[in-house]
Amino acid sequence: MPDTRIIDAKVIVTSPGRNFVTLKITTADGLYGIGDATLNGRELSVASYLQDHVFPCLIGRDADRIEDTWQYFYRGAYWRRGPVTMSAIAAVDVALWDIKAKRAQMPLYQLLGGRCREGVTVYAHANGHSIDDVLDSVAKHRELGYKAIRVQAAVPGVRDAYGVPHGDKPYEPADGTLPREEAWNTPKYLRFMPKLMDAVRTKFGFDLSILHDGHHRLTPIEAASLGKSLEEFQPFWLEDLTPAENQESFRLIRQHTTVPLAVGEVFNSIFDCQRLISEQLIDYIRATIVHAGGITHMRRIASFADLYNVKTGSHGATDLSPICMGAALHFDLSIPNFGIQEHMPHTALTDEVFPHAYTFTNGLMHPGEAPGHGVDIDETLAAKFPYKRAYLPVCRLEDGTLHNW
Ligand code: CS2
Ligand code: MG
Repeated sequence: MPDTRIIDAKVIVTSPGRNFVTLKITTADGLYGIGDATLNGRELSVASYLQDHVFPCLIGRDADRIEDTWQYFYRGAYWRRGPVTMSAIAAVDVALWDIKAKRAQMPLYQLLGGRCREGVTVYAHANGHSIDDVLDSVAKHRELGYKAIRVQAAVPGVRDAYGVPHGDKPYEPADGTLPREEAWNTPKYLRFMPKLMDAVRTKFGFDLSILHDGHHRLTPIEAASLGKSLEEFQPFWLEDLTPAENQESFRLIRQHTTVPLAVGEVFNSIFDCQRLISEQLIDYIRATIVHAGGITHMRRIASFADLYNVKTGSHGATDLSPICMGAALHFDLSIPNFGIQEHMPHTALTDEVFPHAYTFTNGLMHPGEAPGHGVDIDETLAAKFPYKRAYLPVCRLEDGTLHNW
């Protein structure tokens, strides 16, 4: 019998262009597994939660007992849920699944029940400063093979629009030693969006799946109005139109539009979407491995969603490390109600720090056949890029109101 006791755990913080937090767990029989613990703009809180509060209880535990370990760190702690706690639990969970699959000498998706599909359909980002920029970017991504593309453009007359790159740099919302403040104008956005969607449909037709992210900037009734005005362009989904702390507010959007709704990249628990799912107020749940408790909890969310015809559409921005992407692809391949997966490719440098087995061909991604989740970390290279504090921007209306609570 292999000795599956956990004998070591460490946190690796690296910033090859942006911050990533990684947990590495080693077992007595010499295997190791890694999990992503990155929480954009709050990275060191998760590092401390792991080191100061999780590690003392983790060392000596049996790495094979994944479900029990999950329950221990969730139910065993007096304080439950929240992004810091759930990202830390996710990191432990993913590292343990990695170890178990390596011990079984299987790619993780085999351990999760095997493939439900040939590959994972992913969507790319087409961002631009103008409609023409976006059209160029959509054309480029179509040439690369993407069948689904998210479109975001700067709104004329609005100083900043989240989701659009600054200058010529690739889109990266977190920067600065203090948060950047953005000014927002909803009426201008609502008038502009049908023009953007119309231009994309006119140029590329209806065979392409088009997505759009509202980044929580609208009230529910504004969201309903946007949905109505975009219905004729048949978007694949509209994402995060309004914040979801009040899950009931999605009923108001639903009453007015048949446009498919997606939400959940900031969720960390099944309870964040219990009503959204059970009352069929959304079509896609966007919670993801790193922020929603790992593979163990995401499987529970997906199974629950399956009962109500809700599909998954996991967050996959570049502030989730390649480890999260690798783990997500195994999960996506193995569940019945997978919808779509976001794919924002990491920089070449990030890919060097996190060598991985996953690949992209012709609109589909595949996690690869390496044992475990197939993502590793080059610790020597990682050590060359120390942590750099960075914040996501703060959004105000033009009169200064902080409106998107
Ligand atoms: C976005 C993200 O990818 C998305 O859908 O909402 O880019 C988001 O800005 C970052 O992940 C924030 O951490
Ligand atoms: Mg989003």
